[in-house]
Amino acid sequence: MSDNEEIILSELPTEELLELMQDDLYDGYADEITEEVNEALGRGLTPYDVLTDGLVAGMDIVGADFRDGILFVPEVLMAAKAMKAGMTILRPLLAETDAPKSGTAVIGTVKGDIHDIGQNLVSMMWEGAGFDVYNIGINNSVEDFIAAVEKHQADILGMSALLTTTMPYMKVVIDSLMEAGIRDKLVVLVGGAPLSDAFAEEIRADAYCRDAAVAVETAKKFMAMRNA
Ligand code: B1M
Repeated sequence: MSDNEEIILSELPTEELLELMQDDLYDGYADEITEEVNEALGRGLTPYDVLTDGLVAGMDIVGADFRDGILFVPEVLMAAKAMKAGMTILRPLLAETDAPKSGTAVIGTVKGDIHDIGQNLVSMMWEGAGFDVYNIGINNSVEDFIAAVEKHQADILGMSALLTTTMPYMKVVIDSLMEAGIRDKLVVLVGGAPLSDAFAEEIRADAYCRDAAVAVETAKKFMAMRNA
């Protein structure tokens, strides 16, 4: 909010603080987001609630307006930058865990796709659930995925795609894992807004994860089945 100077954060009711966070994320105000995330945490909100009710809720509004032609790429990039400023604070808190190591995961966004906010969240939440996570970033080819899985001896491969044009590449990766004889050694989990359970089944992934919380539950479930 441009007239933030006049707003005293500590005096705002929590609901309004979260609304302000959504507005400032929309406007791409990274510094304000940093202050507001700290204020919300100082009030005892959990990192997960700050993430979902503040940052992700703001990004949902950005997504709708981007789709409807109200926002354009430069504005969305500013919003993404503000989101990352908030996530920088939340990351160590979400990843804080005393849990014994649950397994090793590699995660990345597929070739042709540069959306990384969602997969970064999954990565953080997996770390928080006790997984060793190797986040290989965006625009990954089959070779990138296979090299990372082999190097880190991963139990789980997570793939993210946000575009209808890049999601078919997940099948290319899974087919290549089969050809290389390593598909069955891995749990393959996929996610991203345009995917579905039916798509995951069709490409022979183990499961589709609707959001980061589901990605944690699903990864734990498959590791428990493996270890049983
Ligand atoms: Co993009 N973009 N974008 N974009 N962008 C979408 C995806 C879009 C739906 C917007 C829209 O039209 N409403 C649309 C896709 C339409 C389609 O394919 N049908 C779109 C488009 C068209 C494009 C471009 C083509 C625009 C252009 O250039 N004309 C272009 C493509 C670039 C490319 O990748 N080659 C583009 C570019 C960009 C920016 C660079 C500007 C920026 C990305 C910045 C970045 O990521 N660093 C951007 C953004 C920010 C978005 C929206 C607005 C937000 C995405 C996001 O970060 N959401 C998005 C609209 C939307 O999704 N509402 C949009 C917040 C994030 C927390 O959610 O990523 O869904 P999400 O992740 C969730 C779950 O999906 C799940 O868990 C996460 C956390 O809960 N999940 C996983 C995700 N990955 C997972 C992996 C797992 C498990 C769960 O593994 C196990």
